[in-house]
Amino acid sequence: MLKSTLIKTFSFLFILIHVLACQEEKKKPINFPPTNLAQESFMPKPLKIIPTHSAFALDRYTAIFTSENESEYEKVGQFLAKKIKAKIDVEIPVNSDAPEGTQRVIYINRSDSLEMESPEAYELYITQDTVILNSNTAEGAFRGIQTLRQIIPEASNDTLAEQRIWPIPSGKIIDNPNFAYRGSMLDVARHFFSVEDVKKYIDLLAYYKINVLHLHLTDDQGWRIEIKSWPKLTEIGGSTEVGGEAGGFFTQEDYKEIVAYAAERYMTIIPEVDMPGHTNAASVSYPFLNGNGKTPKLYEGTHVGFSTFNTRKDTVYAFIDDVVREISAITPGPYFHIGGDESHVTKKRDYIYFVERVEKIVQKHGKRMIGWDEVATADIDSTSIAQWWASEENAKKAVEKGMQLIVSPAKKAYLDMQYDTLSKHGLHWAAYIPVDTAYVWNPDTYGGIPKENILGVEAPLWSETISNIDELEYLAFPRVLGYSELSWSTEENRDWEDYKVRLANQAPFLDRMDVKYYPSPLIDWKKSKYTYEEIEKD
Ligand code: TNX
Repeated sequence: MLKSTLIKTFSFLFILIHVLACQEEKKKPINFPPTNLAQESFMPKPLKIIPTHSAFALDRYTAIFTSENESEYEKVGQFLAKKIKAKIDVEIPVNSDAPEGTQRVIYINRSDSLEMESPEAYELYITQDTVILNSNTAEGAFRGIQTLRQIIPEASNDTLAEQRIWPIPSGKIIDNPNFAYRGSMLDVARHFFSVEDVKKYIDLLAYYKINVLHLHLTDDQGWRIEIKSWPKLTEIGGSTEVGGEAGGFFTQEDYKEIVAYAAERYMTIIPEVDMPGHTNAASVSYPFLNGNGKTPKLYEGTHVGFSTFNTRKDTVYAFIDDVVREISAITPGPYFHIGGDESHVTKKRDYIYFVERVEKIVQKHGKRMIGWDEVATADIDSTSIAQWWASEENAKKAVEKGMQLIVSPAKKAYLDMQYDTLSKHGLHWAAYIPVDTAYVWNPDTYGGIPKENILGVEAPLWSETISNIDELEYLAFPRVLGYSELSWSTEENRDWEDYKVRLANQAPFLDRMDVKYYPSPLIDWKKSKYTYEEIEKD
């Protein structure tokens, strides 16, 4: 093992020396206009940026090398090559013998000597001849290549040389996330979204270094994940959605495909089965589960808080055991979200009994329980996590229990809140959240929760008012970029005026990805396809 690593390292050095030697012979100095790495539109903003005012000339004579062929690092290199090809239509070889004429190298390197030890830390050194990306782990390298992607110009600079080059500003970046958990949630229960839609969302989130996607898989209106031991959940419970359309569900194979797609982007999928409330679709499928005393019928409206499981029947817990077991078996991430919100027709003592019993089931299947902040009213373990969406009192209870919190205050972080009174989609029960309100707050100190109790930030997207990917994008973009920065960047590096400009410069990327973002009039969008006036006219 050690021997092969040494051989690889030496062969890499050999190639590098060879490439650099060839370069010396051929080097025609290119006079770049001065660059300023610190002024680039990074999103989220890196921890430290030190510009050196020159540039690395990316072109078809560039090659990528990574430490450890065939490894996770090589996959990161290939991911970068694929994205370079998609952006500027240049094929860059990865770990192949330096091709004829190779002049410059991007090296993605595992390093044990970074200033920061977090697995997602990376350092990027950009000089005229080489780009060196150092990280402790492939995950860190993956975050680092997102940064690099963001500074590859959209257009080449043909005036500088005979061949087309894409100058990347030179300098050094040292980066590391403020919070380890940076998430978004997608509600696929109120309206169902396809595997393709979810993959597109994942791909966009990964570009902005978000590393968690929480899937709200079940609710009153629909059950969206195949459970082999209880097939009616999807046959009946998945057959409709808000507004009465056909609904749908993920087979376990579909779900695995989503998990694998996310894993390739170092993103964790968190499955949520919401209970004991929000369970009408399950109870229609299997009426013995029902505890609200009524005969459950399929529900296509948007009210909340009317359903509950029967919390005093052992058969209900046997059912939950099957559901948690089957989903946990296809979920590599460490978490299982049990919902637990708005159980308005569950008696308080029944609710507490239920949460405590379900926590044990989740633990038995090897997962860490997450629940909406109400779960902190039960006597649960400090290893469980509360997602703070509404109640400061519950958040404080969670802290008293030594639990960690995911910060998702509806007033600040709900992607389904309307931007303003003119917004085409969304609700406003918590607030109107324009793009500045979404960004100008501080999760590090929100509600006085000690920072060591904060696992991170998550922006939930509930889908009562959105039924397709365009509408999803309208609510999520651009606000989700702000949540990425609130969870990745430090407070000292966050500034609305500076953010506004960097956000405006995301337009070419979002357009190229065909994202139907909301072109907020607060932002001076860089040549956006959609103007505010046009979208409001639709
Ligand atoms: C509250 S947030 C809910 C959801 C709704 C959402 C709409 C939470 C834990 N529960 O059931 O979809 O508001 O904004």
